[in-house]
Amino acid sequence: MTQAATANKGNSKPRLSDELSNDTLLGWLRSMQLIREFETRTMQAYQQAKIGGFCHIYTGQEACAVGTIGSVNHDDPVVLAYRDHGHALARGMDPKACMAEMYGKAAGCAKGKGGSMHMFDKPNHLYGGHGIVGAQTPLGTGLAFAARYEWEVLGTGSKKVCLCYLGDGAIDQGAFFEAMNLAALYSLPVIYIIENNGYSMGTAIHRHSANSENLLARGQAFDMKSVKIDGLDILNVYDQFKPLVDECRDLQRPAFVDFKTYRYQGHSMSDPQKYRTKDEVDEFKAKDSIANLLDHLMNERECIDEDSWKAMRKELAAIVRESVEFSENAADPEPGELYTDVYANPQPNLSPTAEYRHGAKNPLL
Ligand SMILES: Cc1ncc(C[n+]2csc(CCOP(=O)(O)OP(=O)(O)O)c2C)c(N)n1
Ligand SMILES: [Mg+2]
Repeated sequence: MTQAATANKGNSKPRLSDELSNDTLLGWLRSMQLIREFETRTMQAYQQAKIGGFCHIYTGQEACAVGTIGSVNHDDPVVLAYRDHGHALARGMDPKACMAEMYGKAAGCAKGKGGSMHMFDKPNHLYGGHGIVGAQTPLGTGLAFAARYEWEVLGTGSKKVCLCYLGDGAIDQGAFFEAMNLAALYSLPVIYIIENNGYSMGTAIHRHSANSENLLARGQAFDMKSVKIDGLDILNVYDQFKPLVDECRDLQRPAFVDFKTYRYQGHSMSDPQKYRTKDEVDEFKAKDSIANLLDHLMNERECIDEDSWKAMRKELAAIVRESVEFSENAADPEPGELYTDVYANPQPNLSPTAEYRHGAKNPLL
């Protein structure tokens, strides 16, 4: 039997995801489980006060990062908000660089200067990790402008699509409307993905946003193709998202996605979660995206069994453990690093001593 035929066992209507190979889907399962394991260890390290600053956990939302990033090319740019560890790992960031960033170590992806909210990885075309709600949306428009300019005017690249993620709490930021307007006006290839987990910190979406049942109206107002996606089933994500990517790439047009998802943990590491019930969380856990995909691969495609799943989890746990050990033993940044990567243009007057201002120790001079 072919893989596609096996994939469709018990499902009479053919789906686009039937064409995905077993290897691809096992890779997605692996990637989602890596994120989950990584986040569990991140929480532990935070509770042990080894990680400081703000820290937002992605557990529950894995199918969004893995399914959407899995639907684009590696050189399509990605930009996002602060709940960013999952996307960084899905994009291929080394878990050691990701964990070391949270530990504030020099080996971190942003040299330990950004922390949890600022995962950057230029070789993997990941342009952050941004802490100001909505601030990444004009950047997404700009990345799409650059991509189209390179392809159409300079003739140096191929047609690209930028993925720009934002939370439901960012949808009413003024900058987002300006970003959407320019993207539509200039016909730029950017997909704004609203990771709609239903809450902006402790405020439910219907309490913070007008017409929240119909977010697609926001995209449609700018004449963008606007699609609602049930983000708990990664096969469904691919079925709906991949054609949208193909269309945006082909036509070099923007699009808007209301991506329904759910976070299992609190907003950040200090959140008493008084705004929701345990029953609500359990209801979503019962529809868990990793369990869903595992069930499909075990029972429909029959390409993984209990033993190999156990082995996969063990291997991933070891990779994450190694990233923690690496981060604990890694070196702190040199004090002089405080003055690098801050401004594009040197600001010598901000350096604390004459030696730094005028001497060889100032890396800016
Ligand atoms: C401009 C701005 N306003 C307020 C905040 C404080 N703040 C941090 S996270 C957050 C909630 C955003 O929620 P959402 O966009 O839904 O993302 P989620 O945490 O659900 O992933 C707020 C209001 C901020 N960082 N930036
Ligand atoms: Mg939210």
